[in-house]
Amino acid sequence: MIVALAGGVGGARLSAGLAATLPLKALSVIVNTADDFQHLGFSISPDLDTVMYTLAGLENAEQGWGLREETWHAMGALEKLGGETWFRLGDRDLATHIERTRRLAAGEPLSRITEQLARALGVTARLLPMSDDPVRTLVETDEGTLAFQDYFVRRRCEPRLVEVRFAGSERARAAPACIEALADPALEAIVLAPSNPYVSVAPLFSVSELARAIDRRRVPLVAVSPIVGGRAIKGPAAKMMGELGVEVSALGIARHYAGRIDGLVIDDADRALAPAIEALGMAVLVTDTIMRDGPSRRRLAEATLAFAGHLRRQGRWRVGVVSA
Ligand code: FO1
Repeated sequence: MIVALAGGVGGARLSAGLAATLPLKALSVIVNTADDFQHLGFSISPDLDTVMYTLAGLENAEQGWGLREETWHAMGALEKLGGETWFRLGDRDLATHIERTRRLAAGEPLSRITEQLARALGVTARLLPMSDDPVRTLVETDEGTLAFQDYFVRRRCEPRLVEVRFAGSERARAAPACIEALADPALEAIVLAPSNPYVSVAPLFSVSELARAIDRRRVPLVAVSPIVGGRAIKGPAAKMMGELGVEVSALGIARHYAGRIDGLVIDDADRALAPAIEALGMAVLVTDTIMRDGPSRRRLAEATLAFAGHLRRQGRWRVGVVSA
């Protein structure tokens, strides 16, 4: 059994590689829900949907979100009416939001709705929202506080980042299935996908019950660096690191996760950083981390699992973790 921790595109791609590598039902993916928001009356869960569509093989790879072969008639009609179209919901994608919204309003937990939507789309991995309770990312910027999608999509991450907060995280419980997956005696490793550390991964650790369950593991936690050659593979992680005064490199990522992870997978391009990263108290695997297509996703997943297996056999886990 493997648990993956994932945010948006990077998390979705590595999860798809893991799903293609592992036996059926051996993978649980715990997904960030702090990007979720209400829009046009719908309950939108962008990261859950990106991971779900990717695991189902239905993702729009160029766009990085939504469905492939999408049409936009509803948005076109809404624009004509003078409605809000800065956050674009495709015609087929709308079905997901309609169904999720209806069931949440009827009182069903997000985790059960997600499980059933994913199954209906043919996903075999367990897709788990981090929490059934609302946690919402708020971005402190030089232009004031912005709700996450206002910052990310409407303002294209242009305002300068000062701090990221997760409203509701102090009260949120982890979704019970996340705790079950992390406590499974058959668990062999936890894989932290190459997702944005500040807005995709930090929300997961902001839910204290989830952070505790991860920190109490008896298996290695290995992360894949989202920074390659000083640049983010996708999205604004590099810009955010720069604005927070953090070195934009795989070493900056290692410093960010030091004391929390047991191993870091870095790209061949960053081989020279390996000794400095090891000096932080974690193992390093240097390999090709670019996920261009199905075979490269699968190859990275296999290499990451082999690395975690190696650490497990050496008893190298919870290096530096002080909380118990
Ligand atoms: N991202 C955009 O940049 N523009 C959009 O119009 C947009 C719409 C959208 C609709 C549904 C969905 O599930 C995701 C969508 N995203 C859009 C992506 C998304 O908001 C962000 O990439 C994530 O929240 C960050 O992981």
